[in-house]
Amino acid sequence: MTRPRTTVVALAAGLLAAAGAFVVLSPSANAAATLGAAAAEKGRYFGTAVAAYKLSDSVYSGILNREFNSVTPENEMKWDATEPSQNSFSFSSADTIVNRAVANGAKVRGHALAWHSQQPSWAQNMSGTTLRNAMLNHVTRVATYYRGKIDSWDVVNEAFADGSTGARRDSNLQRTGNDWIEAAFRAARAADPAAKLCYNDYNTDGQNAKSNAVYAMVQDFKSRGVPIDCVGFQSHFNAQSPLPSDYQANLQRFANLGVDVQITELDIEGSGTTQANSFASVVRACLAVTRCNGITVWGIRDSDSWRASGTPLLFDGNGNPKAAYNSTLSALGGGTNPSSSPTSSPSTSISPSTSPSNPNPGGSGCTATTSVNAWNGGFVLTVKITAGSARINGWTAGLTLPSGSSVTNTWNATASGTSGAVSFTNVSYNGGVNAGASTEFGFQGTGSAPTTTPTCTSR
Ligand code: G2I
Repeated sequence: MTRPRTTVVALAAGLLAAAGAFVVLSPSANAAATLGAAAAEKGRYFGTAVAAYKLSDSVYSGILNREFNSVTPENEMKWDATEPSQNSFSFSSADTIVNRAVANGAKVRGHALAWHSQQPSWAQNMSGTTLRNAMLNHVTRVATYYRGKIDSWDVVNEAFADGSTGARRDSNLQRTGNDWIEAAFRAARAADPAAKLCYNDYNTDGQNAKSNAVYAMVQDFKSRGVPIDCVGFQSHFNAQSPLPSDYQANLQRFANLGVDVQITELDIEGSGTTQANSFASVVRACLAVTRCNGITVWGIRDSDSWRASGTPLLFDGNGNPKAAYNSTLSALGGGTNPSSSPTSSPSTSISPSTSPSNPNPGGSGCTATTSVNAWNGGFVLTVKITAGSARINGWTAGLTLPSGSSVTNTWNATASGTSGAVSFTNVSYNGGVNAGASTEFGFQGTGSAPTTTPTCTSR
């Protein structure tokens, strides 16, 4: 992300100085309990595809805010969504995702500027120079609109044919001339010089005729100075298309051409240990390739997937982390997942500086611990509520925000206010917690994060 941050930093520093409480959060103490934080410790991002219409679902957005530090709009940036009639642009759905990501300090992968699929009907009916110019105008206008906000663009998506030919995929775009791909990359570079420009495809995850053809194209682009910075490997795996044994080697040979590599749409059909092991293998491959920037899964919960029946994602339909989540976090070098291991201490909890022997002075029957993800000017605090030796039927966590800080967004709880002393009470579905079990809520804030342990009062 290359967005200028001077104003935000200066503002936050001013607020903190005025409050007389500049808290420095140690990355090692806070980093590894979520996918995004663990990936960040490895110099990488962990992202997900996001659907704008699901952001009002608090379970969905709660997991999104907690776990992921990169997003890819699943459909909202495609040609049919952004230019429904020629030269009339529609960015509102994509903006919802992008603005939220920018506010949260998350990266955005733009997907996708030029693709044979999901073209608006007016473009589907075009050909030749008219289509070429319309495509280049689209690339220019969309990349210009989002200039400075996109980490990486899928400039061209899925332009090669499956099978053994190594040929380009036949499409209306391909029929405008073989140079349509490099023309799209040049237009994207001119529109947003800071974004990384990627070629993205599927069935290119191992060495095969299709990936060899992409490899040859990238090699040719690099030799001729066509602007390309990265190759995206979608990595949609199932029994018919399993994780190839040469996955890491294939990523590495592309990296050796002088481009970054990214895992862009990961999902692996299956369940249990087999699925968990495959996710861990993908993570290990990315970590072993220096130029692998990060991993994006293609959705959050199984029910969010484009192939939901294959249960290919890291969270189940209720938003609970699966074995695949734990293996992914572990392969990233992350710690215990707080929400799946209620009896262990989260590695990221902040010790109270004042009363270490009495972490929850306000209540009995429950305790609260926190983990924080902070950046200049903002933070996300995840609070874990753990019931004591008896079941509880409701809970309220209380904490005082530092002066100048305020709550902007809460999930899985209702906040009593936005600044100063704020209490957070359970919502309808998470008040009941069995003895020794836990539930989580979280909130996003501006300013600096609270550093004291919240009180917990049960009902
Ligand atoms: O097919 C999986 C992915 C393969 N690589 C490129 C990705 O862009 C692609 O994503 C999927 C989305 O996950 C689906 O959500 O792309 C599909 C379209 O090619 C998306 O499906 C579309 C449906 O076809 C439309 O009927 C629907 O209106 O989703 C739209 C929005 O829900």
